[in-house]
Amino acid sequence: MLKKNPQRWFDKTYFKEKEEIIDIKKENIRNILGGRSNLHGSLKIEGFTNLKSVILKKLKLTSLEIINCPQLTRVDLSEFIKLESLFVSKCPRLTKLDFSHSQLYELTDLDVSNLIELDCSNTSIEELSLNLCPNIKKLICSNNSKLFSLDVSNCFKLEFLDCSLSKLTSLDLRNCPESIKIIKSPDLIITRTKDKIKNILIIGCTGSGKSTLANVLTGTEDFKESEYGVSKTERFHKKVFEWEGTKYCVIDTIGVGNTKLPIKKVTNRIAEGVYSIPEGICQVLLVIGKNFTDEVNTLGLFGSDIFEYTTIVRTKFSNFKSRKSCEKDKEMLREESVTNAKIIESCKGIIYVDNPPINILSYDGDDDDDDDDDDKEANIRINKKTREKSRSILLDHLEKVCQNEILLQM
Ligand SMILES: Nc1nc2c(ncn2[C@@H]2O[C@H](COP(=O)(O)OP(=O)(O)O)[C@@H](O)[C@H]2O)c(=O)[nH]1
Ligand SMILES: [Mg+2]
Repeated sequence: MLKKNPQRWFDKTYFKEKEEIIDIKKENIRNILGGRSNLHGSLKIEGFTNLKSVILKKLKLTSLEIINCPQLTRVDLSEFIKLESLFVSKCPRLTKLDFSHSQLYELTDLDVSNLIELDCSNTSIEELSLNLCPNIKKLICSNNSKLFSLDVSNCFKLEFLDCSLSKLTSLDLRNCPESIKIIKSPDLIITRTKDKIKNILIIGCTGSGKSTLANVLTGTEDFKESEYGVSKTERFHKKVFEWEGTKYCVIDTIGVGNTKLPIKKVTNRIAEGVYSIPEGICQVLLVIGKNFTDEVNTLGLFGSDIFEYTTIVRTKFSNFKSRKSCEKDKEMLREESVTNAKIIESCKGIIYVDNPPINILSYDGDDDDDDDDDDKEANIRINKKTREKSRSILLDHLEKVCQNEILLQM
């Protein structure tokens, strides 16, 4: 049973109102159950009202969630060998976390509002965002040879940072105190630019074309576009670009309706992106692929004043160059329901674009097919041109509407 479902064993063994300490080590599982037992798979520790301390050692869990434990002050995870993701949320008294020396691949959704100290050195983490931990003072993430992205944009109190021996090449410390003590490798470039940047947040459902839109706007291929309708964006990514003398920063987010993740996690990951720009957002681009009503619901994650700062972007609209087609579509959307009409009225308009794929694969049959390669080249050229047209429509619009900023709350 333990091999497959540690949760059932856990739920029978520990009581939500009673436990003050949960202490599970490989050795004591063996004592209870004998043999070579260990905990495999996922475990959720949720709603323990009196829990003060969690000590887990040498377990083979792949995913761990600790949620809504109001008294929890200590979490000690050591020598985990298979942990792929850790999720901590709604534990207001938890100020210190240490999971160094774990085979941890992903540290997602670290939403610990009062966290002051974090040690996640010597792990396998690739990307780390501390934006939902605004009170953090000390961060040790050294010896993480796979770490290529660190975001501390919302960490205004960070006093100490050790990020030596990582893959990081640049780090933005613009919102951290000037007096921060930092230990880093000599080739890591620190930036602190406080240039005026207009921030653009892209939201919408999975597969609507958000990452593609981010590529089109930035004129790059840095954002991962999904193939076969499977979303590749698991967290937020951002990039600064310049257009006609104005600096913009695009923030691409995970799609709502991602079937692999519960809504709470999706919301958290969007929030990580939103709080990575504490200066505020100039415009939200709500990407609408097919289903207007579903996609518009994404806006419900934010306060109602978001509408004034939102442009609806209808992607995959091949007739985007025909004003008549766009007007007709707008009319149809308005007529669909009174709510739709109201939303369209409150937003900064609907922009129609088409951003067809440019990562078209070659023919991989046995015989050399030159015609096929020529077709592919021609397609890519046409699609690139279509994207350029979309880009100029979008940027012309942004130039007009990006006048003020809003601080989004989630
Ligand atoms: N033809 C066309 N395909 C698009 C457009 N936008 C996105 N796609 C395709 O739709 C799929 C999902 O796009 P992606 O940007 O990864 O969606 P995301 O999940 O919202 O980030 C990919 O296969 C894209 O090539 C568009 O405007 N036109
Ligand atoms: Mg995406």
